[in-house]
Amino acid sequence: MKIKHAYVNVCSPGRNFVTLKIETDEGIYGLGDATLNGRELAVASYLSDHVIPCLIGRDPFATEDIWQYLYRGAYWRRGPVTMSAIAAVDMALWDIKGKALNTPVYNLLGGKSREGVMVYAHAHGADIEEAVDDVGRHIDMGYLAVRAQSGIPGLDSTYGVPKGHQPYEPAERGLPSESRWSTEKYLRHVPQLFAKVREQFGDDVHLLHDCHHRLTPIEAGRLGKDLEPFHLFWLEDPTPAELQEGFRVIREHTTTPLATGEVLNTIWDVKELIENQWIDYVRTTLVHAGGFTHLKRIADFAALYHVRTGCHGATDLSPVTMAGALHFGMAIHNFGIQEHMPHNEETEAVFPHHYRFEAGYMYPGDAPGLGVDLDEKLAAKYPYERAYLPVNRKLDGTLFDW
Ligand code: GCO
Ligand code: MG
Repeated sequence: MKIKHAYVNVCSPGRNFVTLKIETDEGIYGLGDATLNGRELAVASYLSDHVIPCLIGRDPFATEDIWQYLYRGAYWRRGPVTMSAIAAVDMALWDIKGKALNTPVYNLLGGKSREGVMVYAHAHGADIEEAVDDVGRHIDMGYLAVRAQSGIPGLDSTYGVPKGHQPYEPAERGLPSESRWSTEKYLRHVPQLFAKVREQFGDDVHLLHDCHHRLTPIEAGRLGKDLEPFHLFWLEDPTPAELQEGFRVIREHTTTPLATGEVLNTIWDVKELIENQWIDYVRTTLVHAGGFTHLKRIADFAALYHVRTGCHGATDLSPVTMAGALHFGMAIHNFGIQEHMPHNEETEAVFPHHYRFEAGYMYPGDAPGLGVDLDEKLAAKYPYERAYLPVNRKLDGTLFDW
């Protein structure tokens, strides 16, 4: 079998998605997600202008060699644009492999290690009361694990909380919006939120929280310590993780489990975090960290150090990534949890898929390959629209991490 043709589809059914389609001379095709929120067209061009011409004529089963060709062979390596482009190719090739062998991708990754993939939902509210209600709503929907975020008194907006009652979707069309931030107000508020949630719902539900890279290591240590009585499943992205040894400081101060990695792209970006056991969950994902070929390497390395996976699964990761994440989560031994932020109806229609949610778990389905498709006719009705993530400043105007 040979790769005959490949092209990139960019569509925007409510938000932008970049999808790679690779076709073979035997009529089998595969799909890969290449969406990088707010920088979508850079990856689309990387693929169309630089990668696709090198793929034609290659054996689609040679996933390892093609991965190395695109990584080492480019000379320039790593970074979100490169790694998302490589991921899209890798996902599409595993999809083709599964279809050609008539088996779901999880079987190619080692087969089922569990019965279902536990997912966590997002609950949020403008204040503690609304957030607590929303946690309850998600428990009623069957979720066993819920991430809780709430608005902070004195701040107009904050990460994880929508304006109004629509689902949370951080990217906005047009140019970037700006929000304001106060670490002091945040640190005072979050323990009160979790005290209320535990008081209301008891100890069984797994609770998670995302700091979204906004604390220094010592501030994160304080928050982790303050949250210890509420036994979080994890505290996510407590501090920006480029400085991997920052997590040592947090670790020295708290037993709250730590998760990071959604903005990181390679095994090198998480190497010290893992080998020093500074984190408990690694959140690198298929689409931004080089696809199955590379994520499997990260997971296997993490397994040596008791670190489990917790792949990013926000709505800016397309249903192609969601499907892939479920095959991956089904198969690897050191799976931790999978994020689940349901896509809107338009997106579900553009990407028909076999995966499903039931009683706290998700299942990839048994269709050959990834079990997800792209309705290109429907996608064409939703052309690309420029959109950005917000930019964040401190109350005095200093540019800060969003
Ligand atoms: C999460 C993430 C997202 C990101 C988004 C950026 O944990 O789900 O932090 O909400 O902000 O994916 O594109
Ligand atoms: Mg996050």
